[in-house]
Amino acid sequence: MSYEEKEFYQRLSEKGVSRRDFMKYCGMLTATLGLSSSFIPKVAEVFAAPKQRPPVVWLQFAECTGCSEALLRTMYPWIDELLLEIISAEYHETIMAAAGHQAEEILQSAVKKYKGKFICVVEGAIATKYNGAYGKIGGKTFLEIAKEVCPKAAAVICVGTCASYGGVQAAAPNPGGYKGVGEALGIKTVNIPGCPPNPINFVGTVVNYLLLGKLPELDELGRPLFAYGKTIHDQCPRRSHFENDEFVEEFGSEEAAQGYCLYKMGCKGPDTYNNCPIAKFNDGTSFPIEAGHPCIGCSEPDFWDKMSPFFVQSE
Ligand code: FSX
Ligand code: SF4
Ligand code: F3S
Repeated sequence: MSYEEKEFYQRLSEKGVSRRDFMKYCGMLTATLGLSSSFIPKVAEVFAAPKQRPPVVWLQFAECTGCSEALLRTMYPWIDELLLEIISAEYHETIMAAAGHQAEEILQSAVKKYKGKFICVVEGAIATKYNGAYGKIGGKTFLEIAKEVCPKAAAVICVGTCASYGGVQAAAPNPGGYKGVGEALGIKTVNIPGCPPNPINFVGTVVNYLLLGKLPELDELGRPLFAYGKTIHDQCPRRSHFENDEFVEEFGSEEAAQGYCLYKMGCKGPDTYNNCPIAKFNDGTSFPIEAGHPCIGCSEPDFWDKMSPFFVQSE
């Protein structure tokens, strides 16, 4: 083990995180990425001895900050620090100390210094009607800021359904003409949708980039296939209840076993692509359907319009 790695594990243990917990997390991340378990030590190395720390400029437009909150708080309490060790966050409004003009200057200088090299992470949708007048920061519209920053990045990663496809801001009648970043700017983006998305899918995308030197393979909606390749329904534990003879026996009849499924309560799992049943939230504790709530399709484009009313069966 290198000196750097020893120091890393020392720092983790000072935070009360055992090496075992850390390896468990790396195992979960490796499985989420669809890599074989032989990659676990390599994934651990990305955190423990990073070879490069890509500069990241993190923009926030119209959103609820749930995506940053999800990423920084609800998983392992120490993931924020791990993340900040493998990336170099040059600008992030929620966690930076600077404010006002000072913050504006930091953004300008980071974009100039790392032109073509930084990863731009975006949370939130962009207003496009009336020259973007529905959303401004520091006197500039979201649209202006995004046009200035995003094309200079090596890659743009949209975190959350809002940045990916517009989210709640784009719900009808959408007076501000809100759109996701890719559509508003006419550029290709990596989309990690969900309201909020599972942090492991963002961390997985960054680790994939650092480990394999490239962004993960995407579907036609810009979503990494490792996370969004299957529907919720395809992976749902409640589905197994009506497809498994043992459960059918336990419930007394096929109909009773089917009653355990939330489809009749409006579950949109069959139309929603995401890995919630496998990755789960809060350190792998649970996900909406496991907690008894139908999936509302929060990671699909236009879900506020297409998937609502949430508690009524799809046609
Ligand atoms: Fe949207 Fe995220 Fe939902 Fe909120 O940044 S995906 S409203 S959880 O905060 O953008
Ligand atoms: Fe499918 Fe939803 Fe029923 Fe699960 S609860 S089996 S996702 S319809
Ligand atoms: Fe969202 Fe459905 Fe997962 S509501 S969190 S995609 S189970």
